[in-house]
Amino acid sequence: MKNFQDDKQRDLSTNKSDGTNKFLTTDQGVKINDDNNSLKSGERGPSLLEDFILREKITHFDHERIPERIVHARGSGAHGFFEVTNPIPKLTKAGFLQEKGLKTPVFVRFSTVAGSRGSTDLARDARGFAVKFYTQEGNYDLVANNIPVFFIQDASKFPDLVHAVKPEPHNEMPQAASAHDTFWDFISLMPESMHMIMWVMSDRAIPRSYRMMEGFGVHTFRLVNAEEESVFVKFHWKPKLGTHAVAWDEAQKISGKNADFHREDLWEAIEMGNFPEWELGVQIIPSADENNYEFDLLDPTKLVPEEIVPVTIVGRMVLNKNPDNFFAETEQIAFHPGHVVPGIDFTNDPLLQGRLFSYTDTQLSRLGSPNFHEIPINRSIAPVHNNQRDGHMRQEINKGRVSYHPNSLGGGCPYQAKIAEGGFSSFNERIDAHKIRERSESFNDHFGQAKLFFNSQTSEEKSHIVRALRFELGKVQTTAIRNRMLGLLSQIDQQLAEKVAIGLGAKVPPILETPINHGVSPENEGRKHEPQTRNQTIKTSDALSMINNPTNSPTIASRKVAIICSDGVSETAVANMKNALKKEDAKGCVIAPHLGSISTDSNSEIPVDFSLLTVSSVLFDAVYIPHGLDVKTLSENKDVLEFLNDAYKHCKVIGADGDASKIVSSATFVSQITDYDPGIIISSEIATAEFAQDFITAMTMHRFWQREENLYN
Ligand code: HDE
Repeated sequence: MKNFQDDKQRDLSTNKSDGTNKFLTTDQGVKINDDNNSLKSGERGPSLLEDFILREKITHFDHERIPERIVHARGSGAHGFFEVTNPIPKLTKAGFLQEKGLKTPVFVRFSTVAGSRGSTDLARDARGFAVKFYTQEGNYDLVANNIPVFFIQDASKFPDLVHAVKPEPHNEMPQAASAHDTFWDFISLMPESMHMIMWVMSDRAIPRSYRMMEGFGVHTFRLVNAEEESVFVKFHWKPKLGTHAVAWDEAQKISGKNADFHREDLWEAIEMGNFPEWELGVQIIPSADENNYEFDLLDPTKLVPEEIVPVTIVGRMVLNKNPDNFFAETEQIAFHPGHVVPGIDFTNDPLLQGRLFSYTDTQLSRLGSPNFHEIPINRSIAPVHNNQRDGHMRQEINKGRVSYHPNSLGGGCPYQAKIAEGGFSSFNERIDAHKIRERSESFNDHFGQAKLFFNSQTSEEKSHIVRALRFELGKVQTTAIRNRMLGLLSQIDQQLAEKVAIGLGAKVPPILETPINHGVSPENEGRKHEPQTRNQTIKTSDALSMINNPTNSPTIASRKVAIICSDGVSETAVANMKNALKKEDAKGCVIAPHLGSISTDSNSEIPVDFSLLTVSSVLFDAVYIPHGLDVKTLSENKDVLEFLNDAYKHCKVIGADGDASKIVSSATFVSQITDYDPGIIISSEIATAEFAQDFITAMTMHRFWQREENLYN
């Protein structure tokens, strides 16, 4: 079978350059003899305008920034491939989904939404999950998020939403945060956002890693087969490593310790050969079932529960190569939900329809010209021939007299493709309607799925949502906004609202006092747009919880463990743990009071990976303290104690063997432990295989959130 996996790398290689063993030159290729001094009139004299080398260098520098994305500005990308595991030719004619084993190159960009390009990775936010498939039939972009629903139902509200969440316009604060008045003012007047609000207040909004996130196409799309028959689909990415989060306190500390935490994690995993992997799945909904649900398939604030329509896996995606140049690839890539190939089509979801306009429009100003499709990372590997011409920075040299169609002078070329030859034709959907500026009544259920989401969470996850809302609304200064939010929350769950109210020192107002905007003009207000709470066929769904999520598998691959060491450490204890972790594809990092190396109990030297000064517990998944350390000194070391206390607070595995357990006992959290804690692995014996295994098994649980009952009551 033909394998296209490397086609895009081959294509990119024609634009790559490497200065190794080469002369330094100007942009015109002239070799430079002195790059350190400008041309002057005399040694101490003024610079000369004639200095074309200086002028060129400074001019290029002056213009090297481009506008950042208006949303999703902060992102990280990687190359990889998509492989079909379960072809679906009966459902779609898309060539890249036809044959088992067929591989298509991809580039993926993950992002936060609200923050600027230089903001922290760990903001509470949705994450973008945009995939460009370089297929043989042209580029297909699946521009997804890590949350399956959205805040608003109609594209016309998108600028309002983004204005509300971005830093406030008078003082440009706060950066990469939704915890401020304008965001919650808008949300408190938009009951349709309640389902999405439940998701962004949950731990989905603070992922442990880009590699541990699900991805969702959000809108209902169409697949179209060779007979021009169509089904509706929802796209899903399911991560091989499971779906995991950090704690909110941890997220805030990571933002200070390493704002590039997710970027570095993705980069390092790929460099280490731990290639991130996802399965691509589709929920398939026959056209005939379009109106058979208690929600409208066109409403992007609704998901289709997996218990009602299961996810069929069609392939897998592996990310196996970091970009060579961040700007050229990750920054210049331009995604568009309207980049589809024959066999994939849109629905009338009013949010999707607006997106189809926005992406090219924004890229025109971000990338500066209609020729951005020629930038190497955006270039299709399928041949491009048309009559689009000229414009800033045109690269293609189109030959011939003809740049119009139809023509006779060019022999009619380039010619149109028949559908059977792969020509794209839009799905032949029948529309018979009045032109009307209104919201469909079928979009009115604003609370039903918010309830379903909340009820599907474990008790620990529910308390995370409560605490997130207390935090976010606690930062809101306007009392009326906080109260409106409590009113809306009470329509999702009275207890949820009451618990949040305790943190705000407020009372939940009666429902009737909650003013609501239903996205309709005032004269229609109250006519047929009362928000409803429709009963859902299913009451809970494990797929909506992270803890109960069926994607989770017991692996610690690529996780990082802090091994706190000092002189005298047991060489066998460190080696035992490091080897056991390595077997699971995880990594033990030696952390000591200083860099360089430490001496062991058998007088050998162990290299130190990080000094206690430069790292902290929030950058690791678990902590191990091996036998043999200077117990007295380390028990009093503030950095070590903070390390352990944070690891405990963030519900991580803590292990110690031999004498080192005394260091663990000196951390303050020990006094709070009332019951047996399965995340604390202590062994009086040194360097046993059982101890390492218990430690690893505990790590597969990811976190021991039940500890928080003692911490936060
Ligand atoms: Fe986007 N979105 N979006 N969006 N979006 C952009 O395009 C927009 C929406 C998503 O890594 C912009 O090139 C509108 C939903 C991702 O380069 C812009 C609406 C979903 C990315 C834009 C939405 C997304 C963007 C900004 C509502 C999940 C980053 C820069 C009608 C399915 C892509 C750019 C990357 C980026 C518009 C809503 C996903 C302004 C108008 C829903 C992953 O065009």
